[in-house]
Amino acid sequence: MALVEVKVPDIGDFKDVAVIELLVKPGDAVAAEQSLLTVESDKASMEIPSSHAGVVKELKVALGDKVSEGSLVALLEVAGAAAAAAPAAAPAPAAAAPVAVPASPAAPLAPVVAAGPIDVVVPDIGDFDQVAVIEVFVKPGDSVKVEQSLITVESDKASMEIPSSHAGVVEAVLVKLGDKVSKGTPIVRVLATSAAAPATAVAAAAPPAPAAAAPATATSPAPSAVAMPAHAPATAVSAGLPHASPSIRKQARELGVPLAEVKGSGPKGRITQDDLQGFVKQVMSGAVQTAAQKAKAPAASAAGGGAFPGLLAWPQVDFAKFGPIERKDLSRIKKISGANLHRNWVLIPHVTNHDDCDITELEAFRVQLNKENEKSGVKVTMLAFMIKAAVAALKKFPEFNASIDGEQLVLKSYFHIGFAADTPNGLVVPVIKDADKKGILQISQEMGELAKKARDGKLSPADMSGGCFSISSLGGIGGRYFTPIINAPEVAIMGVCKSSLEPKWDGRAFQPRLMLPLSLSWDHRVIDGAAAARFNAYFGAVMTDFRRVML
Ligand code: CAO
Repeated sequence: MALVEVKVPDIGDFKDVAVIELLVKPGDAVAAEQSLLTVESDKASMEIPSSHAGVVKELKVALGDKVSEGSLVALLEVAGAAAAAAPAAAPAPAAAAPVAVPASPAAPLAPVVAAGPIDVVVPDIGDFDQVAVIEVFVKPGDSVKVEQSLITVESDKASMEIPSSHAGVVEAVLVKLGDKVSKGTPIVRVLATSAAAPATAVAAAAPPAPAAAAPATATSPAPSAVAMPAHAPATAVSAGLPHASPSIRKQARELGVPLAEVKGSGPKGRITQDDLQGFVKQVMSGAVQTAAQKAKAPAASAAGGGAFPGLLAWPQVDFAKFGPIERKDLSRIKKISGANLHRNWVLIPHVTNHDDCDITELEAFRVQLNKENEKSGVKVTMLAFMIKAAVAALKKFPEFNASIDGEQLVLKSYFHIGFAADTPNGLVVPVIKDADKKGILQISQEMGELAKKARDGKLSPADMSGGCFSISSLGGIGGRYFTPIINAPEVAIMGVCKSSLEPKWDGRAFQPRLMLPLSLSWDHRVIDGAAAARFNAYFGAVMTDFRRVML
């Protein structure tokens, strides 16, 4: 093993550029030309590659350090032969890194006046060849100043903005996102008013041309020497690229991540690998929606509007005009459940059947049971009986224990019942697994435990998955009937409100009976109205007399 010093290679006129990202740490194995760190000026960023394959022994720079050509960045432990094979200092870096700097500094600026259209071309940007256009800052009709950034190009190791050589009005943008450009590629046609172009620019020598004539060409000032450290048009930078290294931007493009929506946690809001991954995870879990997703789900959010033809945009109201207001972020659970509820409401053709069932005897039994079990600490509420009644009804009407999967119906032979639980942070639906195999006391006990976990925010994804059918009980609160939203991919949900004593005619006299209001929402793609009415009637009959489950 030999110790090799890795130094910043020839990066042209880049001097004292800040280290903004460390891509490796001591102990990491690196390949030759693997990027070790990212440096950045105000106009370009580039990754500094390793000269050797080996193991990082020590990093000699920290975030924020300024480096130039020859600065020591790392010590590498390299196998003997490999160390000898390459020079220890300033080896030729990966092609892309040094080429971020134009091969020659820009020629001195010389003001010229040009009347005709001028094609601004990519200047000498060193060995950059066929680099992708990743950002276009201007459009036809825009006024541009000399050195204002027109586009950003990027290789896999570096990115840079290409400034305009001329002031004027953009007549045409000659490149689009994804186009590959090299030195001399025309990028923007400018109707120049006045210009400051390199003395060598063709435009300087071009005679005034009529509008229809072929435009003259002008080489943009070289990006590093002219526009980078000295005359950074700050507005173009902040309005354009999010702060991120080329490799992060490349990954974002490959994944389709809108980088402008990713919050950077690095220095000066720079987007790091962790920020990118965190954003992707949040979008996948539904906790965060991209602007494009929000635009496609108009009624879901205040920002919506437009995805359904003819649908009005969400009203934008300045509430503060009408009185004092306070703004609060939606809780994480509200954001997730809101997105799910909205999808379910929009995608499932819901119908809700309302009914009542007589639970006079069952309530008397429940009260009796709780008296007998007082010492056990397990309290039985009506919900535990409803879970058992739901199992009985699902067995009798299997299409309620189903899910749509493409053009197929998946019929389940297991009976996992979810119940909606109200928590300080929002609605969650824990699931009692295999409710068919459990008695009322066990169900009550598990419900109590799951409801506590829910209130404490400690439910795991496993606690909330696998449900076949859900029950949403507002019985402890009040109300009469409501329309519960089906918990997809389930196909029905039972909503229950508070029971009340009502006079019921028994053929001879009115009798006080305890009536429980039921609201069954069902998916009309799977279930039809008659089946729903039968399901409700059977569910109610079981609640009235549990002996029916034995029939
Ligand atoms: N009729 C009359 N009283 C009822 C009843 C009903 N249908 N259901 C429950 N009750 C009574 C209980 O017996 C209990 O009475 P006591 O305090 O006298 O013993 C009281 O109401 C409170 O019950 P509970 O709510 O603590 O227990 P539960 O088993 O009925 O419900 C749970 C548990 C977690 C589901 C419930 O607390 C909850 O969160 N409910 C809200 C669900 C919800 O938000 N649904 C709406 C979803 S759609 O937005």
